Amino acid sequence: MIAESKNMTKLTLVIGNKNYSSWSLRAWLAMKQAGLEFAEVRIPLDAQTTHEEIRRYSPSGKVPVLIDGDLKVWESLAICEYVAERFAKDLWPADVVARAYARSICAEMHAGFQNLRENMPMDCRNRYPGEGMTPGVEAEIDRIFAIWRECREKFGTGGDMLFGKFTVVDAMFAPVVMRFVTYGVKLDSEAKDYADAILALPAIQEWVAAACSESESFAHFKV
Ligand SMILES: N[C@@H](CCC(=O)N[C@@H](CS)C(=O)NCC(=O)O)C(=O)O
Repeated sequence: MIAESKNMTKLTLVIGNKNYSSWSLRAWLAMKQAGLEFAEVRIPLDAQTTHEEIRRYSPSGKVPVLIDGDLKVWESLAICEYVAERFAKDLWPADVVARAYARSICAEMHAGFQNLRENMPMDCRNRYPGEGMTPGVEAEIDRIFAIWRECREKFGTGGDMLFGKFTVVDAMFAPVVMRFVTYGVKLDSEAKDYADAILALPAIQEWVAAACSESESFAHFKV
């Protein structure tokens, strides 16, 4: 997947706690799936020094931020775009129509689903079955199922990801899969197949194992 493995500067991804930081997971997963080697700086998000620490790296004061030499790229979706453009073009579907669709979905995920974020914060290592469900969350979950179904039907041949092979879209939805597991959201068989495929990715298993070994524990952390 790596298009420019020569002349690569050392990449560093600054992230939050693996258990809680859903935006960090998106960028990290895209980079892992692109086969990139990169260093990680992990900044726990609940410490007194968190804000100051993040500001050392990130102009927005948020993680993730990717450092590539003198360049800083912040915002998870911008990081995915940069990684795709610079190192791994196949992080987007090759077909222009599929790619436009994929970008629309990524933008929708990046900008929306506020009810889900608020009520079902990512917490990879814990289980709260039945918690967090509200009418607003339910409507957003229905929208997610519709997106997944349409992607799999229209573009999913050739693999078990939303567009067949892994793309940025799967990176954007991976934290949603983690939330569905944590809160015991009932999935139909198609949605379950897709969720299982995400959970089976070695990179996801690596992330969850690291999340389980983190010592910080926040109550009701919403990221
Ligand atoms: N839109 C941003 C959201 C980034 C974000 O909210 N990051 C959280 C952690 S997941 C953060 O940095 N929180 C620390 C803070 O707000 O002080 C992105 O896509 O990267």
